[in-house]
Order: sequence, then C-alpha cells, then structure tokens
Amino acid sequence: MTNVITYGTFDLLHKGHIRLLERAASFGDNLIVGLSSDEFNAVKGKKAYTSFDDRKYILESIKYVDKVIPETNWDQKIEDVKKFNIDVFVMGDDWTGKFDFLKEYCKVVYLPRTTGISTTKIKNDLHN
Ligand code: C2G
Repeated sequence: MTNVITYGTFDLLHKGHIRLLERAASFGDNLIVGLSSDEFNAVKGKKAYTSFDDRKYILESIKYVDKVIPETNWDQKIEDVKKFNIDVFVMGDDWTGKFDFLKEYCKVVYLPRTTGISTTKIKNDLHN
C-alpha cells in the first residue's frame, strides 16, 4: 500500500483544493490530510472562516481523502511521515522547495496550483 500525505487549511473549499486532493490521491492508495488547526492558522497568519471541526467534517466527506489529522505546528511533518509510513508527500507548487528536507524520508512532489481560484479571491470577490 502506498501512503500519501498533504497539508493545508482547506478553508471555503473550492475546485483548486479538490484538484489538489484528487491528484495527490492518484500517487497512492491512501491519502492523509494534515489539516491546519485554528491555532496553527494564526501562526500561519491565516484566519479560516470555517472552524477546524467543520473543515475536518467537510474533508472527511471527500472520496479522495482517507484520513484527516490535525496540523498544529511546522515541525510535525517528519514525525507524521514516519508514524503513518508515508511514501509520497504532496503540496501545491506555491510551496516548491520548502519541504525538500522530507526527501530523506519520502518522495516529495509539488503540483501546479489551479489558476483563477483561491480562498482569498473568494473572500475579496464576495466583499466587493
Ligand atoms: N491549492 C491549489 N490551487 C489553488 C489553491 C490551493 O493547488 N488554487 C493547494 C495549495 O497549494 C495547497 C492546498 O491546495 O497544497 C491547500 O491550500 P491551503 O489551504 O491554502 O494550504 P496552505 O495554507 O498553503 O497550508 O504545512 C503546509 C501548510 O499547512 C499549507
């Protein structure tokens, strides 16, 4: 069994998120999502509209997602890769290079982001 992991906030879920999850899932048999906690979002300088519990509930309903774990800090990835026997780590290419330290433990893949959509764009468009 090939295990895949990715991380994110996944707020105001949109096509870009789903396409990332779909492509990440295609690299293996199980996809685990490290979902940023509300507290960790504050560390990332983000404030999600939807609570962690509700974002978790939504992600767990997606057919590409097998397990959702909390992401509470920047430093848990190596431990997660070992704990869940991860073979492939996947992120959007806005993170290219940032997680290359994981190459010692698993395959690291950065996928092209979906253009034209983002949570920030949704918020801005709705505000204006
Ligand atoms: N994404 C994408 N296309 C978009 C928007 C997002 O492919 N139009 C991808 C991002 O590149 C990321 C994932 O969807 O891989 C989740 O995006 P965010 O929720 O914005 O995640 P982020 O805040 O970047 O958190 O430790 C890693 C961080 O938790 C990543």
